[in-house]
Amino acid sequence: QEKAANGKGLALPQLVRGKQAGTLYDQFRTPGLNANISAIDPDNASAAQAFKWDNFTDFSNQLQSQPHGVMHCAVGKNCVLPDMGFVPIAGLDPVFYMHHANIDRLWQCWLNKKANGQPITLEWAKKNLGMPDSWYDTRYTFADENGNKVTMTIADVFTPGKIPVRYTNENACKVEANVMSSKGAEKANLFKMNHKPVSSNKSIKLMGVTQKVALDPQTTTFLENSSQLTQTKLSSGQTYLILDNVQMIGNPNLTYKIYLSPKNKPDQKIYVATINYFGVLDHNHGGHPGHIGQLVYQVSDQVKQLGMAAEDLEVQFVATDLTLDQVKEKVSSQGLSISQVRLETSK
Ligand SMILES: [Cu+2]
Repeated sequence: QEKAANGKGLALPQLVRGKQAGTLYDQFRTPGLNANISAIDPDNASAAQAFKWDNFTDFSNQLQSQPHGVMHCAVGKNCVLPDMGFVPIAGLDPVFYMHHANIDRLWQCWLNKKANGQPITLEWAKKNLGMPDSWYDTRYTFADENGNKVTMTIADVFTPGKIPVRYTNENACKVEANVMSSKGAEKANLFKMNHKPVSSNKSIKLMGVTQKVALDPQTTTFLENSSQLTQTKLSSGQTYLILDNVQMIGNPNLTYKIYLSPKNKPDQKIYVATINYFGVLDHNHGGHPGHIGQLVYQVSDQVKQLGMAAEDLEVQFVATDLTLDQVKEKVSSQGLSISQVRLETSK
């Protein structure tokens, strides 16, 4: 991670940009990144949300979305088209391999954290990751550096010595690119979140402009409902932000950063995650193009930090092009729809 021209954001590594980069240069990147006059918003590189999840499948889904998908879109023009933004050809940009090595490092970091000193073996994985035994026989075929065909199973990954790669700091990964501190942070011990679910009263359309969504107390409990809708395991006592039925409308040029904030002090917003479109429009990857589905985030820390009851909070969706540049907000015919935004504390 190198500081970009403005000293704040994330720059592409020097090795892959600029005139000396040669074949490592890729012209199809978010404008401004190659010249280092624009920089990626560092929040997009945060793995903090992913690391809040202790269950393998949930962690994997979160990591897949952020930082994996978000950073693909940050380099590849909000996943509108080539190279990094488009699944089938993302590997044409050499930065892809640096990005994926980092995702692999984060995965190792999470495994080490979960194993907590126990040796990571196939036996350990079968006991602790909650996947069926047959999953470990899944085969992947790829080419090595000499163009030879290599086949590996998931079991191989958990066989000590099979992959002779180690990462620096893989036992103490820094998962947060930067911490957005709130002025209300010192009020952390005023936590008084109630268990009443709060939600938006109608569906939301995000069409190119920042939007604040009020959360109001609801009489019915949505909790059983959400557990049915998602395979996500909600842990007792944790607070979740749930976005139901997220769909792309057209092919939006902007996406949205999600924040929680007090209704009466919207500037004291705390970052949750960034929505991204990586693979969502890809017809070859199954499902309905444009369908993102349900997004679930663990937000206990954010709610504690804000120190307020749930009904005093709102959710902000801030329009972004994933760089630190100020985007021109303008109502568009393309964007996102969300059928409901809600906050729940699991009993
Ligand atoms: Cu990828």
